Amino acid sequence: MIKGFKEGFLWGGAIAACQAEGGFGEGGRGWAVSDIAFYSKDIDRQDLAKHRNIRSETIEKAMADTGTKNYPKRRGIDFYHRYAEDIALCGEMGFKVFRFSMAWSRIFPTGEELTPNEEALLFYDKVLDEIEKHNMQPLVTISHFEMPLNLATKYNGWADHRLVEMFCRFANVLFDRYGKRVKYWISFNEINAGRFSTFKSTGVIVDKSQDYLQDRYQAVHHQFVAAAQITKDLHAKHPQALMGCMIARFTSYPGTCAPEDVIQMMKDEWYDNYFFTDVQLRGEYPRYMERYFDENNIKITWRDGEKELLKANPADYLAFSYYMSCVSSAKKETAEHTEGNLRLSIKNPYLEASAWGWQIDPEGLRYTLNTFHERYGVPMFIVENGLGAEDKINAKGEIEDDYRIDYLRQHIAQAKEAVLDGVDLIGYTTWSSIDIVSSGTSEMSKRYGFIYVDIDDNGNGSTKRIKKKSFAWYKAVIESNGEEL
Ligand code: BGP
Repeated sequence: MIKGFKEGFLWGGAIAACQAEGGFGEGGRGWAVSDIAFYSKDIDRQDLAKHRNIRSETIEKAMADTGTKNYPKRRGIDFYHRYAEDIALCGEMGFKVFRFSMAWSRIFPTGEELTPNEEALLFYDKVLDEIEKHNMQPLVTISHFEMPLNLATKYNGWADHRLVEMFCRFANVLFDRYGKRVKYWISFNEINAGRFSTFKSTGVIVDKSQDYLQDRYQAVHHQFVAAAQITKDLHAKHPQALMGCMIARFTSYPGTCAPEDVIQMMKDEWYDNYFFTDVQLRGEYPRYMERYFDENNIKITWRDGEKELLKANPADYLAFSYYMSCVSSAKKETAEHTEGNLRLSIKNPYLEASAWGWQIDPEGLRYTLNTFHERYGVPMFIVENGLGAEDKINAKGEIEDDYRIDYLRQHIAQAKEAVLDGVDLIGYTTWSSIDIVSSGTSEMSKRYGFIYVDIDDNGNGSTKRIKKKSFAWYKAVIESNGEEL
């Protein structure tokens, strides 16, 4: 009889290099696509579309400014220098696992080098030392929204098949150096971001493409091929290691019980989610997607051996981020919309939303886990879940983030329900363990961590780390293996 989370369940938290490290230009790091993400107070939170599709002029303008002031992802939270302290705090919470990414642009500054930058590898040696010192397992994301900028400007990103080889070289350097120390890997963070936030995920630039939609899917295709190749390489080198595929799950409900809304929900689930997991777990393109490509005049170029490669090398486990749920409507043009992770969604009148408009839906997590389980039956790992909120320090110098505790408590409770339903869940890492720069808006004030970092949107502040109320709460959750919420 299953009573709750299994023994050895991997509790922890996550960060990403391009939002945490800083160290811009230090240690030989090259320009990354994340370095051009601009922060301005004037950005309309409801209209981020222009930041999801990037043109050359935006890149040129960003590169002309070599400071960090307007480009917060260049400075992060200075994890590059403060990793030991930050990791120790996670250790203090009792994390079993620490999810982070290794920056491609740090290890291969232009992406084209044949040998890696040793200084960067020494940095990740030390990061792993600290993780091990505090009895955590590392969970390494190989590509998390920070590919070398040169690969975007010179090759139009992943639209060019040569990126497959360059990426595989990078991944194999990681396997050779760290393969004995890292069991859990993720190939691409939220690989379905290519469909919504094309530039940060694939480096494809609007005006460099003759057909942007075509290039977007060709880029995703090349990422699938690269993921299959490195899964094969990892297994050959380190049979004990596991490669996860990862998507941002946009679980969707029909707007009404009208059959046309249900059909729209089915399509949204296919195009936004299942296409990406079907290819990586079943090893082939689903027929519904081939139909979509035919109807939209998209022609994917396949190279020799790719079909067999995909078929023979599915991912070992399914990782996903879950923040919110969405609504599908056949009349989506006229429906009222709200912001969401990587994309807009239609409003759900039954749900509350975060201050950024992301619709909070704990029960949707149980449903999500079960729908995935029914479809694939593979082990799953929730690698991102959390609440972005504007935390305030009170007169006593404390941060009482009860709203975050509430959000996480409800989601963990629903994850437990799914475990009782029979899903195979191996771990849960919150987004994020410590406050970092926002991926979508480059703000610091959209905070997710258990640890407050005293830096504001403009990069001012003491950089001091302060434990929030949720810190002690999460520690107790881990200690009780999710029983004490
Ligand atoms: C996911 C990303 C993360 C992260 C998170 C929260 O899409 O994988 O990098 O930042 O979303 O998003 P945001 O920071 O935009 O609130």
